[in-house]
Amino acid sequence: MSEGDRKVTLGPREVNFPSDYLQQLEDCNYAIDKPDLLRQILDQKGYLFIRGLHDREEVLNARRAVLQYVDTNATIRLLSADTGHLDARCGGGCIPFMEVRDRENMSEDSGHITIEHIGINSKQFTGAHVDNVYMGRGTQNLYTMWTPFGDTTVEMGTLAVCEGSNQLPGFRRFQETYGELDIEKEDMEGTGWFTEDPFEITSKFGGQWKTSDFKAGDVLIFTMRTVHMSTTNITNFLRISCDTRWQPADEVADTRYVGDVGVTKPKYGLFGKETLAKKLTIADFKEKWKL
Ligand SMILES: O=C(O)CCC(=O)C(=O)O
Ligand SMILES: [Fe+2]
Repeated sequence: MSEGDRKVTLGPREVNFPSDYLQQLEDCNYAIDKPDLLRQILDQKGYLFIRGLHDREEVLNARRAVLQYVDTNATIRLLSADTGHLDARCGGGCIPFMEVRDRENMSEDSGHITIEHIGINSKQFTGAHVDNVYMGRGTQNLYTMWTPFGDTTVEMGTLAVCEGSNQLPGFRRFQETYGELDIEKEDMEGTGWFTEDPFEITSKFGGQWKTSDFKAGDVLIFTMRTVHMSTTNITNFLRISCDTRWQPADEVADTRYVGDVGVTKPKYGLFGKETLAKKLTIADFKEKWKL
């Protein structure tokens, strides 16, 4: 693959994009009217990258609404609520993370949906994980749709997937151990991420990291067993995104996330980064699994 000189950061690692370290995602719009083919791509690659699934203007309106909310309600400092430009004095420690969760029931057909808007400011990223460790108490046919609110470059913190990690033989032990973990049941503290280092995944198990610049309306859909993380936001712009989760309505749902769940305190992920590791951590489990 030809290497450009565009430098981006995947977790803590500076890499050229695109390069063999981080390749360009291929979209599956050519298969949009062929559900069987879409299913086949999802099973094989672990994701579907769809350009322009949502209406661009609707997504941009949602972005403006979140920025207005941040500007008036959050302690984060925005230089401009139009652009999401962060105040230069707003360093990593100022407000490391913002998350708003709304949960609503959707139609009978679609099962349930969880929405979270996540803003990551400068030098923040999400580490490598599978979603099964957080929400694995229902069907395995649960899919996450990641939607960035606005045009989002790789430098702003886009979602990166490790292609094939959901099914490649090299990931079997990883999936049988870490992939089966229920971090809440184990009463673990911390992020729940397997690692912050993308290349710990590829060097131990295989797969290929991929991401893309996203336009408002583009989405990335992936399975409960697809290893994913984010690139680091190295800009001064807030990255806002939304995860919606979908499953067949007649399959078992993880009751922690459906119906009237009340107000929950965010934990794990970036929120778990700051917690003191008094309980079991991923390092203890990795030692046990010899991974
Ligand atoms: O937006 C991010 O940085 C992480 C999102 C994620 O892990 C997910 O959508 O499951
Ligand atoms: Fe995730």
